[in-house]
Amino acid sequence: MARDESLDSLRELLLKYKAGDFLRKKLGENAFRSAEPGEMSSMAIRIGLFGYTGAGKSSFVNSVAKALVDRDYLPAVTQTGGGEGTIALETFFHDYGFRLVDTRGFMSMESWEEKELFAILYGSLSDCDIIERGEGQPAYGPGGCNVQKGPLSEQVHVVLWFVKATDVRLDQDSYTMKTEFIRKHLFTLGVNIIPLITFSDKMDLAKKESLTSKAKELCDPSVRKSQEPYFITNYTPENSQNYEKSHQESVLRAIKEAIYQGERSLRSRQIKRSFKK
Ligand SMILES: Nc1nc2c(ncn2[C@@H]2O[C@H](COP(=O)(O)OP(=O)(O)OP(=O)(O)O)[C@@H](O)[C@H]2O)c(=O)[nH]1
Ligand SMILES: [Mg+2]
Repeated sequence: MARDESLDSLRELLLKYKAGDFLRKKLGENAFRSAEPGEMSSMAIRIGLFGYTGAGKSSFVNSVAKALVDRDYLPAVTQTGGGEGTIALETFFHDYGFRLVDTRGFMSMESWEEKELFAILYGSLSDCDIIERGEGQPAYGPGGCNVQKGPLSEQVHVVLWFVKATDVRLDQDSYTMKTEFIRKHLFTLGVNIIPLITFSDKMDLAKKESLTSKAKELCDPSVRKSQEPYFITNYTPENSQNYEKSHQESVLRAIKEAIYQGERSLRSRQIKRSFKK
């Protein structure tokens, strides 16, 4: 996807976007012929925001609101004072053809957190459900990735994987290992992962290259063909007086790419579903 579009044209495109537009333009009006009757008219591409706690997922929701509609009020609650921010599962942008599914960040990615992630992926955890975590107790039963699946319209279609540019854990092997299981499962499910590197305002430029390959590797071990990461500086209380246009463009480009990948996943899952019938 082109990475050089202007803020105005990205805004226009995303504000009038309807689920399926990108592939219909590319493949023709029948691109979603395996959809169930009426399915596409009520569809929105669901973009899951995943990553460690404090990586800037909720701030990204606010960045999208700012970049898309120049809204100063912050729809998502972000961390203050270093504590954990998001607790309930929340979806944003109900007026448009896509949704951002904000999740509670992973702490050290224990097994019950993986289960929670699958519940979100499969749409079996509803908006505003508290993502419970207590003393190592799995909140979503023993099934893990066998959780009950909701309809395709409620499942996550693509994942933005947040990596904080200054996260010291990135150099630890355990960081990659922890995400491996999830990555493999997303691959089987046909959900692409797009790496998104936040805190690019704080990034050590000398580390940009190694950070890029690390983020790509986290999302896809066959790094050569995997997705290039998006570098993001989020809209935060600190830069709210002067949130640069170039930052806003990067935010909307990442959304555009996520929508495109989400459409591809949705289409192939519809085709698979039609074969099962
Ligand atoms: N400098 C800078 N600060 C950021 C950026 N993104 C987020 N922050 C700050 O980092 C802190 C954590 O951001 P959140 O958006 O709450 O992180 P989160 O991933 O939603 O965290 P959880 O909900 O706990 O998983 C907040 O204080 C933000 O203001 C960024 O790109 N640059
Ligand atoms: Mg959050």
